[in-house]
Amino acid sequence: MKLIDGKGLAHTIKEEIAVEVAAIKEKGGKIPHLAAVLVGDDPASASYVRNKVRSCDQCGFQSTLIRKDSSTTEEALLGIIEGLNEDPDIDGFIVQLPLPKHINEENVTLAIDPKKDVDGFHPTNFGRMALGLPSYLPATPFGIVQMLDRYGIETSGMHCVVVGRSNIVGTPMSILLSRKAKVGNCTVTLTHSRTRDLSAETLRADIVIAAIGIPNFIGADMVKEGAIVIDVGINRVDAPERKRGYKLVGDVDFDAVAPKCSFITPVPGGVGPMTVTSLLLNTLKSSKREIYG
Ligand code: L34
Repeated sequence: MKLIDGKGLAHTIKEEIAVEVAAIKEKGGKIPHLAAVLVGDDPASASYVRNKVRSCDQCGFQSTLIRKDSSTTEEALLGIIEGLNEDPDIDGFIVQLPLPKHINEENVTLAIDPKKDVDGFHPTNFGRMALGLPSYLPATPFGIVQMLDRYGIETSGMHCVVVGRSNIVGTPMSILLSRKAKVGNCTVTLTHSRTRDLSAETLRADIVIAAIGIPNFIGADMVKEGAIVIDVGINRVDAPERKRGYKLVGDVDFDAVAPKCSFITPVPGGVGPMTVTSLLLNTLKSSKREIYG
């Protein structure tokens, strides 16, 4: 079993980005500028956004954090988005999800200028991704693709089973892995809550992508010997013995599943840090006008 060290790989990629940003600065070019909008006080979201801002600092990016309380109206949020769309210094921005219930996430996603949509959530970017045109890839799937690439995992011809069909992970992941690309050429099965016999599906998988949001959901009896397991789940479960009172666990029962795997990602320190790094890569692409000219 080989552990895929997402945290270490994210660190390496951030060092590479920092070198490039330093060279841009040297030549008097535009320093990449990412803005993040955080509405409400969900502690997990606050922690992810903190990681994003800290990573910007590490890479020499400029960053702007806009925090609003949970009573913020949809109209006010759309006003903030409009301002960011029009601000020439902002290369890209994200609105951290989930949003408070009274705000319609679809309206928010649609309001973001696709050229600045470094999350890759806007239908324009999603559609371009699906067609294989240059686009901002959604951060988590992009991070997973980079992990497979940098670990030299040859995915061509493999059977990949994605568990979970969310707009931001499961669905785009299934599209990316089936595309004709260096990391791709998989035969993909997208499974979800209505899948009749989930274990029968996952047991056939050379690659399992677990993105369901249920702690320890994927057990050893669901994974075949030698499989590659990518755990996207980040669940906070009570742990009174810990200083914070909780611990992070994935959607995979790591201790039980790991001995059967050829490769597996841990939680924390797996997909999460790669998600953050992907966002930086997209922002760098935007500042260099790589996607939309
Ligand atoms: N708009 N909303 C928008 N864009 C995104 O790309 C996200 N996502 C998901 C939730 N909402 C979003 C994130 O940023 C998930 N996600 C995310 C980002 C970073 C980390 C986890 C999820 C992360 O840094 N995880 C660390 C531990 C973090 C902790 O200590 O709480 C890890 O090692 O897994």
